[in-house]
Amino acid sequence: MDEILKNIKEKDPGEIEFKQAVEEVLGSVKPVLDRYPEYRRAAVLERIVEPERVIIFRVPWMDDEGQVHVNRGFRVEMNSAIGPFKGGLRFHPSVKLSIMKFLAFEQVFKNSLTTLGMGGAKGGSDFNPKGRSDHEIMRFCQSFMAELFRHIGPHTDIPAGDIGVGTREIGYLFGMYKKLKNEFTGVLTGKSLNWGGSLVRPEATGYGCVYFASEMLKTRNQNLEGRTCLVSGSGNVAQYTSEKILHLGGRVVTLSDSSGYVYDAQGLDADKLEFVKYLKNIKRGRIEQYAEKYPETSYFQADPGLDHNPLWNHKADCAFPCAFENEVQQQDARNMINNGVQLVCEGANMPATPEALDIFSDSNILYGPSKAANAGGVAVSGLEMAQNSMRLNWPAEEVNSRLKIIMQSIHQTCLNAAEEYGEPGSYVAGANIAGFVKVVNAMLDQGLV
Ligand code: NDP
Ligand code: 2IT
Repeated sequence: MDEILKNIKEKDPGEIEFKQAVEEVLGSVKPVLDRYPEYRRAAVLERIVEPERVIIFRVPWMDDEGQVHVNRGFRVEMNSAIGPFKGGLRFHPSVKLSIMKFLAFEQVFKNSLTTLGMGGAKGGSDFNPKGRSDHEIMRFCQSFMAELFRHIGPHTDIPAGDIGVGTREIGYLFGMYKKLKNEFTGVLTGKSLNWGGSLVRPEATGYGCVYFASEMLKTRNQNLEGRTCLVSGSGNVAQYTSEKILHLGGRVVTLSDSSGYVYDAQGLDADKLEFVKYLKNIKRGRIEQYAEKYPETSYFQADPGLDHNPLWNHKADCAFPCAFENEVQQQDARNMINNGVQLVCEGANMPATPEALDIFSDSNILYGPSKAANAGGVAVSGLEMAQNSMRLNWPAEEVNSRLKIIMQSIHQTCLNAAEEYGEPGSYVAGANIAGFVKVVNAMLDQGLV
């Protein structure tokens, strides 16, 4: 394992996030390799950290003033042992190969946990959608798809949304794919309802995350009723995490974006949440405007010079990081525990730094790692693919109840694997081991390919 990490460091020295994700998974799977020496003989670790294919391409586009811009497009097809490549697209200026590889790597194990047959991939671009008009977004999406279309397909690779890619972008991407391929297939998920989307897909990541949290609390005979919750982010995942917490009687006191966060001591209610959805999804405004509309709340501007985010330093019972990788640092983890947080459940991908993760692991809190806790989004993407294949649509109750069953099953699978391999109660070990075993067994079955 040391050899593999050394290799990554030497071959791809800048890939810090990818190495972080690999190190975290490898940290859990040693007992599996000790039990099954055939895994070592088949060099499964060496194979699983190497993407099956990486596509990097030029994305030229023209803004509304006639100025030409060039961005970089990516698709990392990490592993297709248990199904076609599947994973989101991210449009954000921080996008680079290391970020794409870490997200694709995490996706492999997450998808494996969903109980559905989906391999792992991720893609996106360093394009910054902030402040861009609808026409600019459309032209960018069309140019992006003008290259991506030749690499994807409903049985090959099925992208979806992630940061900066929602229903609007999926629409423009799908339109271009359909034109180029002359076929109407379920090649993307997160589509609009009236042309192939699934009910409950927009809600799925957030709802699933809260279902997972509820399962964790159940092991201690607790629930979310009356619990004070810190939520970060204010995009898709944060909105529906908050919504489900409210349904279950919890109190959400924070939301954020990259500029800062709001603290609302009275807590969000259905009307305030509607305002957040309108503000973020339609007006594309800033979370600061929440504090302007509700003057009894406070707004705190982000300070990149700090070693912690004050959002995590309020008295609370539960914390749901739903914004960005490495948003919870060592000091944040300490602050949470000192403030009484009993449960951390990750809606974002890899939001905890390794140092923060160590603190959570050494404590007695319930800690739900992202690859298990936020798998509800891709799980319902899998259900969207199933509905597309059958050319029918399930009602919301059916999709929601399948989502709940999948989250309960992921929770139980994590606990069982953790117990079996001598780490009882560790959702980190359980998620890594269970996700890993299913994929490597498929790799062994399929030979050296
Ligand atoms: P959105 O684009 O809808 O929202 C992202 C949110 O995070 C925005 O509020 C954004 O604020 C905020 N944000 C971005 N960067 C930072 C930062 N540096 N500090 C604080 N806040 C920040 O994306 P999603 O809600 O879809 O994604 C959020 C997380 O959930 C990501 O980690 C994503 O990978 C993960 N995820 C998403 C799934 C999905 O189905 N969408 C599924 C599973 C995981 P701003 O407007 O300022 O950029
Ligand atoms: O990180 C993720 O799981 C997603 N962005 C969703 C991927 C998907 O294919 O629905």
